[in-house]
Formats: sequence, C-alpha cells, structure tokens
Amino acid sequence: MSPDTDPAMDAFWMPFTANRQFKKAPRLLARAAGMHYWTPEGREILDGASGLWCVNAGHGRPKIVQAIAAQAAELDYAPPFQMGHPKAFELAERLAALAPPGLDKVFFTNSGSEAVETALKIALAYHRVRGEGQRTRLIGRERGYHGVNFGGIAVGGMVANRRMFGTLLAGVDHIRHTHDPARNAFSVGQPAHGAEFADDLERLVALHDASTIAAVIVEPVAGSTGVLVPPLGYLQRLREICDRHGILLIFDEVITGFGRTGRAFGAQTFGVTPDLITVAKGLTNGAVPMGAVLAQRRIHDAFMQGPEHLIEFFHGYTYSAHPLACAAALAALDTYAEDGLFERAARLQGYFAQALHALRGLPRVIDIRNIGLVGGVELEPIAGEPTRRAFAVFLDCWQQGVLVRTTGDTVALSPPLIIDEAQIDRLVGAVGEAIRRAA
Ligand code: PXG
Ligand code: PLP
Repeated sequence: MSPDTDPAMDAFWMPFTANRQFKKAPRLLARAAGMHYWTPEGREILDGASGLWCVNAGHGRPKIVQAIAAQAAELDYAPPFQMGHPKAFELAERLAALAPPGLDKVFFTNSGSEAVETALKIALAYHRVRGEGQRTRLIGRERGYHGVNFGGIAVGGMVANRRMFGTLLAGVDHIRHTHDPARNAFSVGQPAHGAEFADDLERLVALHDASTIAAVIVEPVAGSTGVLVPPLGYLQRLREICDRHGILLIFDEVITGFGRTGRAFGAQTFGVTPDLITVAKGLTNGAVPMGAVLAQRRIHDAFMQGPEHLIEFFHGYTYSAHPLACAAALAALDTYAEDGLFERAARLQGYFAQALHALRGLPRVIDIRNIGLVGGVELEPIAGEPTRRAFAVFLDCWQQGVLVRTTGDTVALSPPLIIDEAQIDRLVGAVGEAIRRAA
C-alpha cells in the first residue's frame, strides 16, 4: 500500500482498473436515478456511458426496483437443474418474441462472458450431435471483445486480454477487423467501404477447410475496441459465406442488444439473422447480473434425441435463470416497451450523430463513428503513450460532471436511451471541452 492510499480501500482488487492510480484519487458513485449518478459528496454526474453499456432505461427505474424487491421476498432462489420457476419460462418466451424470427430458444447465464462460453459450447456440441464432430475450430475477429473467460479471450482479438494466458483454446483463428480509417474516417452511420473484409473468412476456409470450422463469432458493432460500425454489406457477406460452408454465425450482442442501435438487436438493425445471439447487460438494465444465449430452434432441436430421461446438454450455472434476475429482466423489458425506448433511440440517432460529428475539426480528433445511440471519438495518441490522451479526456469529463468511457484512444459514448437533446448537447459539449484541453 502506498502512504497516500486509503487503508479502507486496500482489500478490493478492482477489475479492469489501474488500482494504484485509482486508490490515490478514487472516483466513487453512491447513488443513481434516471440519467444521473451522484458521488458520496453529492456531486451530480451525467451518465454518458449507461454505467458500463448496460443501464439502457436509465437508473433506478421504479418497476425494476419493485420487481426485484418483490421477487426477493416471494422466491429468493430456485435450483435451475431438473427444476424450474415460472418467471424463467415467461422471460424466455418474452425474449424469443423480441428476437429475430427463428431465434426462439433461450439458455440463461449470469454475464456476457458466460453467454459467450455457452454459445461456443452449443456450437461445438451442435455439430457433434449431428455427426460433424470434426468441426472444432472457432473463428473470432481481430479487435473483438467477448468477455474474459478462456473461450472468450481465445476468440477475442485484444492483445492485452490474451498475452498473459498462454496458448488459450487450441484451433482458434481470427478474421481481420473492419477498421479502415483511410477510407471510412468520419462516416456517419455505417461506413461505405469494407464489405469485402468478410471475404477474409474464405481465406481461413481455404487454409483450414470448412469441414473443421464450427462457428464464427463477431460483435455486430465492436464496442470495447472503440465502436467499430460494420461497413455496409459486411454482415450480409459474412452470413452468406457461413451459409455456403455450414459454419454457424454467432452475434455477440452484449452491447448492441436492447435498443442500443435503434432496434431490439443489432441483427434487426443490420438485417442479418445469426444462428446464435449472446446478450447480457441491458437484459436486466444492469440491475441484476444476467446473460443469455438465444438459439435457432433447429440448433436446440438437434440436441433433442436419445432417451428422454437423459440430459441433452451438459452445461449450466448454479444461478442460471436466477429468480431476481428474471424478475429484473421482465420489468426491464416492460420498461423498454412502455417507454418505447428502442424507437426513441432510433428517433434520436440523427440528433446524436449531428452533435457528435460537430466535434470534427477539434484538435487531435482523427475519426468519429456512430450508430443508434452509441458513438466513438478517436483521438491521435500521444507519441509513445497510447491511451493517455483519451484517459485525460475521461478525467476532465469526470471533473465536469460527465461520465464517459474510453478504450485505447477512443472516447466512447453510450448514454441511456432516455437521454434528451439538451443532455446530448451537455454530454458532447463536455467531451469537446475536454478534447480541447487535452490537445
Ligand atoms: N461480449 C461483449 C461484446 C461485451 O461487450 C462481454 C461479452 C462480457 O460481458 P461481461 O458481462 O462478462 O462483462 C462484453 C462486456 C468496455 C467494457 O467499456 C465492455 C464490456 C465489459 C467491460 C468493459 O470496454 N463488455
Ligand atoms: N466450483 C465448485 C466447487 C462448485 O461446486 C461449483 C458449482 O456447484 C462451481 C465451481 C460453479 O459455480 P457456478 O455454478 O456458480 O458457476
């Protein structure tokens, strides 16, 4: 412990945090409601990040709060193996109804990372139960983020998450990322160039043979690596190539799910239906940890063979479909629907895009990207000190009473979908001021 560190902060080894720096100058959040947080001293903070991309309906929504409290009193826990409780079934039906047609089977997990592991296991097992057990390869994409468990970091494409952990999963490969600032910088919405980046999958098919490949996993919009919006036609091309070769396509919609791109799922915004979708975060509006995999019926049905008294898929978590999470998710889906929040995101995206792209021309701004109510402002890194400039912007915004998120030298904005025009102006205005000071 360094002498200027609060001893009461010693024990907590903080996740994805510069622990020593944080504990010297902590940033604490004590309360939240609607679009705002408050620090323990009572300073108001405008939430430009939906917490961590998850509080899509804003904080402290009464229906969600009440649902969790009531559920805790009524049924705190029910074993999910060989047993069930009513809200788990109700929630699965609701999610199937919200998902693109065909994706009507739901497997519950407790996080996005677990949803990813689950989806990868479903893909491998699906091929195996159909007699194609030689399809063992999993393909990810450079600059992908799929959580922090071993499967997810293996298919993921962030070197900082990978380099400490040995050889990871065997047989994983990656297609190239879609970031192409030379042609696409400052695109409003989907970039025009780069559908052909999907053809990189054909390169891996030629190298490994399609018969060895189980699945490809991509985020429709890469979130954690800087808000990379898919080029027009790219996801369609990826779908076609997967279909041609019998490869499952997994969309990791942990960030893009629940209205972020202006529809319930990115699959709907971009008009491409995958075989599996992973979700988390906005599923419960961030109020209780929960994730899920949405699967095409035919994938589920392929498992439903053999004697009926035998378990078809050896997988599950103690807290799969936890009653508190189910109650929170049902109330979150009600809140999204009652307030028309997905439509609101679609309606506001033009205003948001205009506000964000007005930052073009500020010093060191090298790209601006947006879709729905998510945006990224990429800054020129300080020579030899990547991430420092964006982090300075983050700290400056925090001083101004605005919470944003940074990744690399990109400032990412993903406000709750309840944001209004004046709050968009305040959010983007604070980012602009901070960029000027950090230039
Ligand atoms: N897939 C995607 C696409 C994600 O964005 C996960 C999986 C993992 O979910 P869990 O619930 O296990 O964290 C995520 C999570 C950031 C940041 O701002 C993004 C995430 C998590 C932490 C930080 O870069 N996304
Ligand atoms: N480790 C031990 C010793 C366990 O008994 C269990 C579950 O029973 C686990 C790990 C997995 O925990 P979870 O189901 O919460 O993922």
